[in-house]
Amino acid sequence: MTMAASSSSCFISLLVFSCVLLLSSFICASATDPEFSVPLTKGLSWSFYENSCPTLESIIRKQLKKVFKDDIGQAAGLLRLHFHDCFVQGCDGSVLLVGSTSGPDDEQEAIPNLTLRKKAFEIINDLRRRVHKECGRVVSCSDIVAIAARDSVSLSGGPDYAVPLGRRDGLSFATPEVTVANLPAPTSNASVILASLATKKFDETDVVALSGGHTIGIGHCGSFTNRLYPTQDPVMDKTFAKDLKKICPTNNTDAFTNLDLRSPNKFDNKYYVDLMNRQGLFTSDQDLYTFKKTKEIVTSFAVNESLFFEKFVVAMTKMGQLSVLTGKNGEIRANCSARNSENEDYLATLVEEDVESLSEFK
Ligand code: HEM
Ligand SMILES: *[C@@H]1O[C@H](CO)[C@@H](O)[C@H](O)[C@H]1NC(C)=O
Ligand SMILES: *[C@@H]1O[C@H](CO)[C@@H](O)[C@H](O)[C@H]1NC(C)=O
Ligand SMILES: *[C@@H]1O[C@H](CO)[C@@H](O)[C@H](O)[C@H]1NC(C)=O
Ligand SMILES: *[C@@H]1O[C@H](CO)[C@@H](O)[C@H](O)[C@H]1NC(C)=O
Ligand SMILES: CC(=O)N[C@H]1CO[C@H](CO)[C@@H](O)[C@@H]1O
Repeated sequence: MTMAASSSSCFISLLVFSCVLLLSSFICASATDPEFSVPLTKGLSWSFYENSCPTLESIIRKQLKKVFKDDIGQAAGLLRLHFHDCFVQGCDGSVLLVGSTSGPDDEQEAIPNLTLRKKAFEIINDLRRRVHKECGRVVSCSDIVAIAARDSVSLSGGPDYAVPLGRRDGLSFATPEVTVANLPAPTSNASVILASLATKKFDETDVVALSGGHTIGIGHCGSFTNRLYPTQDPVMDKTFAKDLKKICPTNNTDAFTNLDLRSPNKFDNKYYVDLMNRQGLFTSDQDLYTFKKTKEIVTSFAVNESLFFEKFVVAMTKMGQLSVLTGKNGEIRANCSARNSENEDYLATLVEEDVESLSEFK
């Protein structure tokens, strides 16, 4: 990103509060600091639903406050859902689609998705119902996922930030092969993770910041027993390893534990403090502190939470724009789990809408 580019395009410094206040205006052509700003993909906008659904974000936040009051763990589920959606075939809601045939044929049935929380899908469909009831079928499921991820971060104590909107929902399924190829494995070392995310234009700072998503939520034994059996990862803190072995006595135990030892439900910078104490859960986490190129970044986030929040927002904003569908591409799903073409209820409502619009002309 160059200075010249920033003067000709609409870059927004997410961290400059004044710009957030200007969201409803069109005066976002000048970014104060290009280093902290992310270019906006054509077709997305900071005020996309301003007229068509002005209450969108307040409906979602109000409902999620209630959901998290009962179970804060759902925040982690929703954050991870957005990550999976965006990494596989772009933020197009394809992660939400339920296969129409039996057998593994979609993103949900690929191995990394087996640990996505079922409740997260229900929450998204419930939010979609509330939003469409208020505004009509104008808001995409992929936008709802992006807003829900942001609210999960901020309602867990993390940064609050504006989300560019206007994504459309995809028409095609992602196969399990595509899903596996796009989601890095927790058993990978830092060079593999960096190379994998570099294909999506994430640099080292982005990778370390995005991994900070693991400041909330859980991991199942299968995601980290590679570090316990047959030989214990020498990098892992001895007491931490002993505790993990109690939780996962064999390499195929189906239990789980918190990703962030120090503050498992709070979105803060303690994940990086864990890494500095050799208490990161996955190889992909801990190796960020072993690997020379990322060690310094981990340390800088561990000592400065505002810096982590800043970089996290930048990286999330990039992630939220990966291969999005906009304009006339894709569709606005009437049911987040199914494409409109295979949704009988949707076809029924189309008829109702036609009747309503006809009656307006009587
Ligand atoms: C960098 C590569 C990444 C790898 C290898 C990775 C891997 C994983 C794995 C294996 C789990 C646990 C699954 C289980 O055993 O239950 C997990 C959980 C989680 N991941 Fe990641 N992840 C990565 C990046 C991200 C990103 C970018 C985010 C979001 C910004 C994220 C957010 C989460 C959250 C919130 C959970 C907890 C989910 C829950 O509690 O339901 N991860 N991740
Ligand atoms: C990381 O993992 C890859 C693949 O297993 C391996 O080829 C590479 O040598 C490893 N890098 C380091 C620094 O350990
Ligand atoms: C892990 O468990 C499987 C059985 O589920 C076994 O075949 C395998 O040898 C074990 N691997 C290690 C590294 O202990
Ligand atoms: C922490 O990071 C913020 C945001 O980049 C920066 O403004 C601040 O000066 C840093 N604080 C310290 C003590 O370095
Ligand atoms: C939404 O689609 C899914 C998958 O086809 C289906 O199982 C579900 O019943 C649909 N929900 C509604 C409310 O139509
Ligand atoms: C959370 C979720 O929907 N998981 C799905 C993953 O795939 C399995 C196997 O097909 C489904 O049964 C789960 O519903």
